[in-house]
Amino acid sequence: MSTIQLHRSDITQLEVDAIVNAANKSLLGGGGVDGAIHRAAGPELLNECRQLNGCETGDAKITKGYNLPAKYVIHTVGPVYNGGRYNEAEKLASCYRRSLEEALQNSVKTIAFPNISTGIYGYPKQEAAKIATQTVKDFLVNNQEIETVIFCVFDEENYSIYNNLLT
Ligand code: AR6
Repeated sequence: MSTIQLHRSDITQLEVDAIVNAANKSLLGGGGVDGAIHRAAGPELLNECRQLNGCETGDAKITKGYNLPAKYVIHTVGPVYNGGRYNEAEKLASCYRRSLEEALQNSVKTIAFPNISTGIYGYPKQEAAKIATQTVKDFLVNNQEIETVIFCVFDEENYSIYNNLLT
């Protein structure tokens, strides 16, 4: 059985096989968790990202983790929230699924997700958390090679939302 855990921490500190980055389409860095990951991984991460030719919203691409404790970074691009009528929910679910597919293809057993799109991209936290937890649970039913999925939350509000959804 795969397990789902909730951690409140800085995702760049986690000793897991892969951490997921809430990136933008350029994959060339930014603020929020993206900025923190690039700072902690070092400039080689940006060098590898330059080779990837960006990434579409809802898709995911994998790189090495360089100076991070994590072996890999899976970069995904969440939707900018624009009221909910622009397939934001489907695009956000796709971020979680595509990240888990990349994880599987690279024999990742432990993976940590930040709360994709709920910062600068403005996705309502409760709605985003429902999508995140349901999509991960559905994926794990048929993909138990992934042993542990961590939801890594950064703020008290998301901690309480995920705690309610996961227990
Ligand atoms: N560890 C874990 N979570 C974090 C960390 C951290 N070190 N830092 C922030 N968070 P955001 P988005 C949380 O804004 O909404 C970038 O500029 C944060 O509290 O990082 O998907 C990209 O380049 C929030 O809950 O990502 C894009 O342009 C969550 O991570 C844009 O921001 C996501 O917030 C993406 O926006």
